Amino acid sequence: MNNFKKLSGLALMMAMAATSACQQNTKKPATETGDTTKNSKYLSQPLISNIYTADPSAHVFNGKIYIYPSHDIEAGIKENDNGDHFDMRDYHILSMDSIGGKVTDNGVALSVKDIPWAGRQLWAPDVAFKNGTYYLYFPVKDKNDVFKIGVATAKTPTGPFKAEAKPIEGSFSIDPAVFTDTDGSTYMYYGGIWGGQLQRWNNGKYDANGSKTDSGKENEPALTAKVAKLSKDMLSFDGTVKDVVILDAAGKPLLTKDHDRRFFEGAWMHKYNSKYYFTYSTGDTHFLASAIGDKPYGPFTYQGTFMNPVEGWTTHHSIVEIKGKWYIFYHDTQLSGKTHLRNVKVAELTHKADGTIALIEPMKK
Ligand code: FUB
Repeated sequence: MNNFKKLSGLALMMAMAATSACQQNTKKPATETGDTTKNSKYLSQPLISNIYTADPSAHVFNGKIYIYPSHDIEAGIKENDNGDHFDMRDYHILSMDSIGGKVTDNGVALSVKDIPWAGRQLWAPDVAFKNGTYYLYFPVKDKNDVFKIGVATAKTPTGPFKAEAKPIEGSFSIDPAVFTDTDGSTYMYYGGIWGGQLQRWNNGKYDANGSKTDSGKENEPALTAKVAKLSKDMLSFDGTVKDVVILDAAGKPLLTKDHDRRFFEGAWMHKYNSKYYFTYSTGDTHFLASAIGDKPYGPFTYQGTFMNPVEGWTTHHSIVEIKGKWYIFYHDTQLSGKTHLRNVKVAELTHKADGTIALIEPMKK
């Protein structure tokens, strides 16, 4: 956790005030409370401050913006490379009519206690709408402490969601991101190394004693995200799970030792000018990076980083088009100054004339 940046004294005092507001869980949107935590060194301000939120997956349904974040809590667990300190127990869905408008916390949409197969740690979710139903995809550890991906359904975008009895067959690891292509096919991109356990899976088998990190095979192709097509009923994988292949400009796969560029977690897919943009976090080096391909399955060619490190260890995002403009939803730790108590934000994102994404600097210089 070497990149955790300390807040200045003033910012720390403001963060402490905000922390106690969060702990009171007053359920009032920051836009209504005259939030006192605004700090001009940040590109954007937290969207809400009544609860801690992270990993925002944003979508537009019926003209309204919905954000599906993780709900961070103080569980009192010491920070480690497994991510045990991220011990989240439910999801709250946020909504707003427009960027900059009032943000509503719609309350509990799904609890870990209502997922029959779940053990602990509800991590970054995503959602899709099809067949008149909203499908919420979520990673959670099962009762053997192995991350799997589950699905829950609702008739409205804010739920409450009802979980299926079992995880998606063949699923593992974390951070599902669900993308529906213009032909109606839906794909799930997922996976995360270290605490996300991807390095412990080999040929469909989980090794509970496997490595805690991706170190050891530095000159081999890096572990990468997975992609699976979803079945028509959206409840299972249709066909085999494939690797998301990320190649460098010379057509060679990124290597494990290439920590500035290789996939770590937090996959997202968006389509722009008929190209497929696979974007992700580099984890321990804290960048957001992009790779572009011609098909949803890839291969994808690495393009570079497009967002510099945020305050806090993790970086996780989504990209969505809203009324003809593109936005990135992301998180940092402005309100708490603590790695595991994050707050979601939004900023504009630009595709440059050459198709690459313009660099986003989350802290003002
Ligand atoms: O929120 C828990 C984990 O932290 C997510 O699954 C990762 O993407 C990272 O943001």
